[in-house]
Amino acid sequence: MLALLALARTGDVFSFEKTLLNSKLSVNGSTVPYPIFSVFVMPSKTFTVEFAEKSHTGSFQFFDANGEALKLSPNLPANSGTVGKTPITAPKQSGHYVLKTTNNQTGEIATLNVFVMTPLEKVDKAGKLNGYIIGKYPEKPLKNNPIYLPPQGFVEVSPGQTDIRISPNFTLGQFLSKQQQGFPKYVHLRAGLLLKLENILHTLNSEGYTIEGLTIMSGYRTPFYNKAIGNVQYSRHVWGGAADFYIDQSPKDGVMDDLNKDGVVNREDAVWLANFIANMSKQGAFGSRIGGLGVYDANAAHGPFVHVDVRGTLARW
Ligand SMILES: [Ca+2]
Ligand SMILES: [Ca+2]
Repeated sequence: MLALLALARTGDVFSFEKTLLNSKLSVNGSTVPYPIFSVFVMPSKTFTVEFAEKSHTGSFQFFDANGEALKLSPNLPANSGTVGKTPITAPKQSGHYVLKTTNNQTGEIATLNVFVMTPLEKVDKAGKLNGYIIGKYPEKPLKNNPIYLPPQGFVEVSPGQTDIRISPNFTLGQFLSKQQQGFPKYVHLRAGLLLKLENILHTLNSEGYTIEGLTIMSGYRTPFYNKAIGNVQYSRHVWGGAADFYIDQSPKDGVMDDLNKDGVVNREDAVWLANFIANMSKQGAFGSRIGGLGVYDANAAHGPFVHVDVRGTLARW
């Protein structure tokens, strides 16, 4: 039944999944052209799912992570219904659920992973959540910008959940904070970051570059880990809105490929990738998901890479 979820994989890069919906969804107001995507929501809070084509009609149904249809319960106000009529209420219990939509006009089924987050209030005074070190978010948002308020909650991740595809070409495990700690781990992610990364990957492929996937070097960082590596306090990684990545498939050796084909792997390959992304940005590809774009040279610990984020204002370094 949940065929898409069954396509588990190993390693960080898998073959490029290019399938797009014939009829896009609109999830929390963002256009989602992918047959698999994710929603991050607080317990019992609502989110919206509509067909982008307003004349289209269809239905939704909730499933548990094993593919069993959720039974109607006090924890779930509606386990099925009509897409677009009313906001959908998330289950009361934190965890991973699957919501499937069926489009009556096209027959298409789209799968949304619904991650009901564990509330921030569960982080104890020592900065730990169920033993996992989160650390402390700054009390004052940077320049009073609400995107720097502490996140409302975190997605709990068990060992078996790292391979969940949260969008066609990315898995939950790729975005975990790199701190050396056991499970359960916790992560915070912004859906807009996934939309931006998928857009970059799809555009690379549609422009003739056969790129299987993006290797995420750093996605979410807990405030604890971010501080431990000596990074600035207000890094967008800490809010799940940034990714450092490179392309590594030929040769697959753990470092950036020679993207500009000059025979060496160095900062210029990150520049090539950043320029590609900057051109997309200039053409308006990212909408409200514009943000930072940084180029990093290799050092003793890593090869060259780029940083992107979805802070909502342009920044380039
Ligand atoms: Ca490589
Ligand atoms: Ca090169």
